[in-house]
Amino acid sequence: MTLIVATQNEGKVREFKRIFAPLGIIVLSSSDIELNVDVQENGSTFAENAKIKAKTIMQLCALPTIADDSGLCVDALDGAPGMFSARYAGEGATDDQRIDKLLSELRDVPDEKRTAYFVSSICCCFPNGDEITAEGICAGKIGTEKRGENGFGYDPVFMTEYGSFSEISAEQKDEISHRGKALREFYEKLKEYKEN
Ligand code: ITT
Repeated sequence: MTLIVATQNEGKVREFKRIFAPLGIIVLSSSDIELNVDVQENGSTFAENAKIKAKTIMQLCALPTIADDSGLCVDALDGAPGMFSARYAGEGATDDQRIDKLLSELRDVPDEKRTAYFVSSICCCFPNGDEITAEGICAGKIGTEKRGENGFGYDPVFMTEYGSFSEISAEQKDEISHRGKALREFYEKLKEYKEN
């Protein structure tokens, strides 16, 4: 099966490809098929935004299309940046600028209060109007400095019990990450959907 991934985030595309390839799902990103549409993410939940992205691109390409809306929720910041993780340091800011802002907001927060979690909300829209949704969460802590070279986004400061998301291997990240969990749940639902 081939799925279009409605995203402009190359880090997400790499993870979708990594997780889906062994399951026999071929992934093409919306950029691969030259559908670089700026989708208005004006929903009020991760799930609503995932659906807006998947549905918009599905209507343009008429192929099964999956989207991820995700974010980092920091307890000491009342869940921020949350749904606004991509825009936390303003439009066009770099990952480093977002991380610097986060570390600066948390500079006086002691280790035990630096708990956080990532959320990935997945929605797949089919041309016949059907939908499959899934969600994954990964709990951790925000470190006090960047560690490691792998991954994307907030990975260098998201600490798991094995090290930061940027220090652990791609396979280890997929095993425990919000996106890994959400995509495996999605795959189980997809199998059931295809059987019916
Ligand atoms: P698309 O909407 O085009 O998919 P985006 O980057 O704007 O790309 P989101 O609106 O879902 O995606 O924003 C999620 C942000 O949360 C993302 O830009 C990262 O900064 C962060 N994020 C999500 N998952 C992450 C992960 O696994 N590791 C590090 N940061 C992550």
